[in-house]
Order: sequence, then structure tokens, then C-alpha cells
Amino acid sequence: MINDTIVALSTPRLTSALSVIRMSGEDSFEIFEKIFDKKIPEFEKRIILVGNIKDKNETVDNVVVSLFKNPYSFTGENTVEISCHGGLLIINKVLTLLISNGARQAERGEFSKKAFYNNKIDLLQAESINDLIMSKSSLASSMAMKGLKGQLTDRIDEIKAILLELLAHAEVNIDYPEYEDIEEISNEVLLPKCQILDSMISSLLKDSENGILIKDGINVALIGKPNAGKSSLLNALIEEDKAIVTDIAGTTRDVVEGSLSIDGLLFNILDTAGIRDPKDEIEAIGVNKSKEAIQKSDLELIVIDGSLSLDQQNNDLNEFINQDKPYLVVINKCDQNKTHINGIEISALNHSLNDLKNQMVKKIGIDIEDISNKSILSNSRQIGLLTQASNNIKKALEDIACYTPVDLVIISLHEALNNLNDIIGASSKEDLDNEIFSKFCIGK
Ligand SMILES: Nc1nc2c(ncn2[C@@H]2O[C@H](COP(=O)(O)OP(=O)(O)OP(=O)(O)O)[C@@H](O)[C@H]2O)c(=O)[nH]1
Ligand SMILES: [Mg+2]
Repeated sequence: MINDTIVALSTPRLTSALSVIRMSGEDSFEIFEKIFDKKIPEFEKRIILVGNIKDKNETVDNVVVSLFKNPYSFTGENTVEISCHGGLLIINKVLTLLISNGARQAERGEFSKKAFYNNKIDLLQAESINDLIMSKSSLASSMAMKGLKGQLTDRIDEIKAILLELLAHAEVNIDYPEYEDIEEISNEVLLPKCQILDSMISSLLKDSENGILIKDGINVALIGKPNAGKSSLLNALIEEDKAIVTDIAGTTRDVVEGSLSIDGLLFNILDTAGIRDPKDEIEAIGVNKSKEAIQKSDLELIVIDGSLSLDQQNNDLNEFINQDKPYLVVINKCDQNKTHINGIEISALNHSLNDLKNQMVKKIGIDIEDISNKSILSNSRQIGLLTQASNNIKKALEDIACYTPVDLVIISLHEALNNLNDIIGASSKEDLDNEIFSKFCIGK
């Protein structure tokens, strides 16, 4: 399958000025020549041609074609990128011609998969490509770009280098006892190195804690009594009339979502139905949906109607405070002259929300400046594997403290190396062999 020549439309299937069709695989040039009105000249790495796509004697389109010779392409294979005119008929015709001449329709992500198998990118870089395409905030895209450029892999490689050196040393002691000039590895040698590993992994894990929040956005639930002004606040925050606003209590039934970026961070705002004893079946469903949205939120904004009496404001607040989750108390309708309980005073109607926005960023506690300078992990697969690596190093430290024999301690270190390699999609065996042969010159 991985050797097939694959083809796909790389731009959206929409009518547009231009579209790009990409084909990759050993037979790409041969297949392309069958539908092009020119011979591909000899070339070294890359070439651009202009000519016509032909279906027998009919000219389908006049196109610009970029040809990349193996290994000088994204996938590492012979690749053809056809820039054709973006009409759906033309796109379909060109695709059909390529497929009928031997290419196969690519599956999702298959070009990146080929790049990975051909060692053009590692797994982290492949995941970063997707993250970059999908990123919804400037911070998320700069994070993905670091991954794509390999800076994240570099950070994992620094940790791996220490582990590899230790493991190679231990392997040499065991497999080549006749090498007397190589120091015997002991728990005293392992201890400081494992402490360094533990602190490097912990610091990457800590930096990455917020990676998923940055990538997927921070879910903020607007909660409160009916008529407090939740929907008005959603509309004011996203600067769009998305949710229906009326002075009838119980207006919002379904959860309404909108998003906005504050200081490069993406916030997904969830406007919920006001919580009260439901008056009918539809409202009961709405209130349940609100509770689900509140559950999945990362931050709650408790919206209090500041035009009510102080006692009422306090009662409403007490009903909604949930100590398990970060929350901010937002006193709305401050344009109406009343005394308010403590909270961030706003008016959803006159849109002065800067203080609230600053407090939202502060409450989430992401140091934007610090994190934008770092390479961090950003999906649960990567973070799960790094957590396993961390646990394995901690296990090794416990074993050292209990005077466990070295060859048992290194089992956990091997596991940690496997975890790190799984993050980037590399093989531990190969790494270890390389380390042994390069540093110790065994088998010279
Ligand atoms: N004076 C004033 N009125 C506001 C403000 N925010 C909202 N309102 C009014 O309060 C009423 C209720 O607003 P909504 O935004 O629909 O309230 P809600 O909390 O979404 O209500 P439900 O959907 O019923 O739970 C509307 O008449 C709004 O115009 C504000 O800051 N000042
Ligand atoms: Mg509402």
C-alpha cells in the first residue's frame, strides 16, 4: 500500500480560481506523462512545466505543473503537483484521468504518512502539520510551527541523548565485560543522571499542561439565572448577534457556542439556558444540556444580574459557586445604578469588556509570553506517553533508593526510552545500536 502512487485534490473541493492536485509515488511521472501533451525533460531535483492535460484528443485544461524527483519532495517520492483551473468539472476530469492511468485515490493523511515512512518527517512533525492546518489561534499556530520545524523533536532528543548514553554504557558492561577501560555503571552513576532526566521530563510535562487548551481552545461556560444577561454577554464577547436575547426569562434553550481570541488564546464561549426549576419539558432538556456544558468547561463565568437587590445577587451567586472549577463572578447590567456584590462589573449592552477579558486570561494562568518561546506537546497521545516516561524514570529513582541491582534499574530506563521513541515514532533498538557503535567503537 505504501508503495502505491496516490493522488488527491489538496485544495478544497469548491469552485475557485485555481486548484492543486497532488500525486506521489514511484509511477507519478509515468502516469502524468500519459495525460500531458509534453515529454518530461531530464531534470535533477525539481522542475516547473506549463502545458495541456489531454483526454485522448480533447484538451481538458492548461496547467502549471511542479515535478519533484525522489527524494526531493515532501513525501520523499516522485511527486507531481498540478495547478489547474478550479472548476469542479476540470478537477474531476483530471483526477479521473490520473486514476484511470494507474494512480489510486489517497486516503486521509496519506501524503504525510508516506513522508513519515520515508523518514522525511517524524510523528511529532506529522501531527504538527495537522495542528497547523487546524489551528484556530495565533498561539496554536506558532506552537504547531515549532513542532513542524522539529524544535519539539529536539527537546525530546535532548532527553533521549542522556538516556541513550546511560543505556549504551550499561549494555556494554553486560555484553562486553572484557572492555576493562569502560567504567562499571553503578547506582551512584545512575542516580544524578536519573535526577536530571526526571527534572527535564517534568519540566516538559509542566510546560505541556496547557498545550491542549491552547490547541483546542478554552471552554468557558456562561452560567446564571434566566435573564441575567448570559446571551447578551456571549454576543458582546464575540461581537456578533448569535444568541437570541429577550426580556423573557427562559429564552435560551440549547447551548449556543461562539469563539473569540484574546491575546492569541482561543476561548470557546458556551451560552447556556438559565438554571431554574423548568417550566416545561423543553426547558428541562435545556437545563440538562446546560449542566453538561458546565461539566465540560474549563472556566465558568457566573453571570449575576446587578440590577437585582443585594440579597438576591448573593443568593444567585451562592447557588452557582462550584469550588472544583475556576470561576469568575461577573456582575452584569452595571449600567443600571445599583449597589453590586463583589465581582467584575460589566454591562453586556455597552460592550466594555476589556477588564473581563484580561481576568479570563489571568484566571486560566497561561503565561503567554513564556509559552510562546517554548516547544510543547499538544495532544493526549503525546502527553500520555511522556507521562509514562516520567513514571518510568521515577520508578528507576525509587529502585536506586532501594539499592536494586543495576540491571533491574535499567529495565525502567529502557521503558522510558521506548515511551520517548513512541512519541516521535522512532525505534529504540536502532537508536541504542547507533549509540553503542558510535561511542564505544565495539566491533571495530
Ligand atoms: N440594562 C441592561 N440590560 C441588559 C444587559 N444585559 C442584558 N440585558 C437585558 O436583559 C434581558 C435578558 O438578557 P439575555 O441576554 O436574554 O439573558 P439570559 O441570561 O441569556 O436569559 P435566558 O436565556 O432566559 O437564561 C434582555 O432584555 C437584555 O436586553 C445589560 O448589561 N444592561
Ligand atoms: Mg439566554
